[in-house]
Amino acid sequence: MKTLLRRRDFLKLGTIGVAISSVTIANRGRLFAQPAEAGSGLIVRTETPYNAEPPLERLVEKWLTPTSAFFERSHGKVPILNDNDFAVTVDGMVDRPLELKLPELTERFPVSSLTATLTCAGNRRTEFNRIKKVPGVQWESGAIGNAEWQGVRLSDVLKMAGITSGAKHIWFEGLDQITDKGETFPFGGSIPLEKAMSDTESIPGCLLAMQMNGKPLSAGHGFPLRTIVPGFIGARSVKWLSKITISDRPSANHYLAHAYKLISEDTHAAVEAADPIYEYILNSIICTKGPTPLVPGSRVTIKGVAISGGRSGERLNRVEISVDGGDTWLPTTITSPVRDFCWIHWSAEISLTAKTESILVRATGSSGESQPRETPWNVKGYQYNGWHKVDLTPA
Ligand SMILES: Nc1nc2c(c(=O)[nH]1)N[C@H]1C(S)=C(S)[C@@H](COP(=O)(O)O)O[C@H]1N2
Ligand SMILES: [Mo]
Repeated sequence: MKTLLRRRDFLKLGTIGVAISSVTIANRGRLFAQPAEAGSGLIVRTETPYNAEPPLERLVEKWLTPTSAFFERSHGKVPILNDNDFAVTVDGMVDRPLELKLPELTERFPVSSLTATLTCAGNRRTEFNRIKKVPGVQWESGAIGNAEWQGVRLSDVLKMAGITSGAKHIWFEGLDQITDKGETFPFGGSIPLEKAMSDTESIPGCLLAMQMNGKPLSAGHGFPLRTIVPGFIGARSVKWLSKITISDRPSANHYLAHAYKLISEDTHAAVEAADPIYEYILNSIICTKGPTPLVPGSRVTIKGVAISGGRSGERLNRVEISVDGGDTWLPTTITSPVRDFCWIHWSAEISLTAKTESILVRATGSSGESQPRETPWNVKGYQYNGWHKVDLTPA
């Protein structure tokens, strides 16, 4: 692994003013934010670390979720960073290790925008509790949001560093410090190189984002830099990003190597044998609260969101609702833009009868598979995507 850029290489890079020498100095002096301010409008699930989700109605107000209505999920305290001495390093299997200060990123690389839905793998976790209690942040269905992100393409940065042959995975590491079972370590993970380089003209394979919805990232969402990996679970979009390492294997960070895996029993062997979760799963959520009380004969408009699975090329085929417990299904109408790696908003008008007890939703993907009635239980409560239900309260 080359660690220092030789002077000759430095000159070859010309105006690309990058040198890796002060990694230990940059990004020092972190402060950590106090637990969230009250009155954010989000439902706080845990205060320290701060984990909060919006009431579901807020998800269907706008296709682009305002930052104030966007869930926050952090495993440790939120680091408060100074962008003046912030730098991100690129090392590992590269010809030229880099250290890039924040302004250098936008000076050296074209700026791209990406609209993408971010969702936590633990979204809807509470629904597993019906089968068997799961530990972890007790998310209902609001740990999802669709934002416009702005930054530079990871693939451009990797090309500048020059990836050496045999490289297969891109590791990310944040500047937070998580304490778990007596150990303190940063949040991190990795994505396959193939994903990192899978850019299309309009969609980066992975974005190094500085902005969310036209403003610098807030501290809670990763200021000053994070990755956005469209189609992948939120955990792969690493906040407070300070280190990118190119390797021939997946990251050994806890959040890639152990957490975020689908296991049915909590044993070391099961964790080792399971693959990390990368793509998020086909899903849909009803965001309108059930009309209370139920008025037979009345017509109501039901609204919600839906996402296809996050694998490239997966699309939504249809979103349907049921008012008879899933015996018959009615079509819904798409009321939003339809874009790769973004949720859609859907809506349906239904007539309530005295017999209507609940409303269900399910989506079907382009490969023909539909959401299941129930998702099989897993130890950590990830990727729940059973039919989402809203109960109506009889008059
Ligand atoms: N450094 C760091 N990055 C992180 C996390 C974290 O705890 N630390 N949480 C991850 C998880 S699990 C999710 S779902 C998303 C949430 O992003 P948001 O808080 O901007 O909504 O950030 C991811 N990136
Ligand atoms: Mo997450």
